[in-house]
Parts: sequence; structure tokens; C-alpha cells
Amino acid sequence: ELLRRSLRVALQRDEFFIEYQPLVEPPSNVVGFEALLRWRHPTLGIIPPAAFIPMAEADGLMREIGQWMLEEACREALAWPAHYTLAVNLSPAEFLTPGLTDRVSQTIDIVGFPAERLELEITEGVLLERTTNNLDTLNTLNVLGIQISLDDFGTEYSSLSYLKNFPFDTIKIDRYFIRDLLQDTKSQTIVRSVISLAHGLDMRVTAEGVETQQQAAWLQHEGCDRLQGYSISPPLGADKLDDFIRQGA
Ligand code: G
Ligand code: G
Ligand code: MN
Ligand code: NA
Repeated sequence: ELLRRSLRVALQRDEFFIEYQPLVEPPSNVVGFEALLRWRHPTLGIIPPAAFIPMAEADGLMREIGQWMLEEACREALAWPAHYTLAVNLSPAEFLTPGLTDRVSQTIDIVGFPAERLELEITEGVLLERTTNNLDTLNTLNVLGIQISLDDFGTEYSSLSYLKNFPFDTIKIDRYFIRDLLQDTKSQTIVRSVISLAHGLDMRVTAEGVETQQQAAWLQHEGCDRLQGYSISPPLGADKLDDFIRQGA
């Protein structure tokens, strides 16, 4: 309850900030960053998104927080080298709110961030109700030039019909399949199949949760397009991000 009440005022009190985790083309060519929301609570310290996003959704606060997130991330990303992309997560409540596409396109217009450099990540749960609305939303974003990634693929309510019916640019394989990649031949088979499936559908594949060089090498060998995880870099705050960009660019 305490947390709930402080969440209500966290935006006004400027308690949110953003970390950025690099995405690389193997072995190490940086292509962009995923923006990850953080909440610095005045007494409890940093609260992870898994602990407050569901609460924000339940209390109808996620739209406003998501709007702040998108705008702030686009502003910050304007300072990056011009070829880097920015990936922003959309929660189900945000994605399903009417007017999303107008809101997104107005935001990038106001900030002056190029649509082609923006990727929006949605999870499969969002698409559970396969309404024409969802498809319209994705198609409109696509027409604007924005890239769409299917996040956490392979967990939740995976359905191949999503891949058939929705215009994704990228599939992000959930870290659940990457964790034991070198020990478990089943994970290997699944990851290989997802790469082949994605490429057959003209989509890119990102592996999430890549924690070791060996995993990275295996994924590169299998043709995985992009890697994300601690073996490349953890999510970075503003200072470390500057250092990372200066060294890496
Ligand atoms: O950042 P961390 O590794 O703790 O992320 C935990 C979860 O929170 C991930 O599933 C991530 O997608 C989600 N998340 C992080 N930032 C945002 C955000 O800005 N919006 C939404 N909707 N989800 C986010
Ligand atoms: O669901 P989503 O993919 O958006 O979540 C990203 C989350 O994954 C972030 O909270 C981030 O901190 C976490 N993460 C990023 N890289 C790794 C990794 O290599 N291993 C693990 N266990 N978590 C990671
Ligand atoms: Mn994500
Ligand atoms: Na994910």
C-alpha cells in the first residue's frame, strides 16, 4: 500500500530514470539500445520494473508512465550516434489503449526522433485477443516506419499464428532458452528452429540473456542476428552509457 501510494506521485517527483542495454550484431557491433525503466524510491531504493509495472497497470498509471518513458528515451537517444536504434517496451495496457499510434507519432514528431530508429517491443500476451484492432495498430506503426519486436518469444502464450498474422520485424528469443544453451540439446534445437523460422518469415532474431562468450559464439555460428545480455553489457545508467558509447563507437 505504501508502494502504491508512492507510485502515484513518482512521476511528479521525478523518481523514474532509464537504463540502456546494448544490442549487438555478433560478435560486437553495437546497433542500438533497449530502454529499461527504473524507479528510485526515496526510502526503499531502486525498485525493479517487475515489482511496480503490474501495479501501475492495475491502477491505470501505466499510460502516463509509458508516455514519459517514450518521450524521455527518445530525447536521450538524440544524443547518441545517429545510426543507433532505440527499443522501448510497451506494456499490454499501453498497447491496447486507443490512440496509441497517434500518441507515438506525435511524440517522435515533437522530440524530432526518426521513426526508423525506433523499435517498440511487445509481448505475446498483448496479442491474445486477436482483434483486427491489434493488427491495425501494428500495421499503422509499420507504415510510420517504426520497427516492431516480439519480446520474450517462446514463453507465455506462444502461438505461431502470431507470426503468420502480425508484421513483426524482430523476434526476441526469451533468455529461458539461452541460459542452458550449451548444456541442453533441446534448447539448441529450439533456438535453431526459431532462427530458421524467423529468417523464413523475413524477420530478424535477437537472443536475450546472453551471459557468456560461449553462448555468443554459438549463436553467431547459428546465424542469430543480434545479441543482448550481460556478456555484452548489463543495462547502463547515464554515466556508464556515455563511456560505453565513447569506447564502442
Ligand atoms: O529491467 P529489467 O531487467 O528488470 O526488466 C524487467 C521487465 O520489465 C522486462 O520484462 C522489461 O521488458 C520490463 N520493462 C522494463 N522497462 C519497461 C518499460 O519502460 N515499459 C514496460 N512496459 N516494461 C518495461
Ligand atoms: O523482458 P525484457 O526482455 O524486456 O527484459 C529485459 C530484462 O532482462 C531486464 O530487466 C534486464 O536487466 C534483464 N537482463 C538483461 N540481460 C540479461 C542477462 O544476460 N541475464 C539475465 N538473467 N537477465 C538479463
Ligand atoms: Mn524487452
Ligand atoms: Na524479454
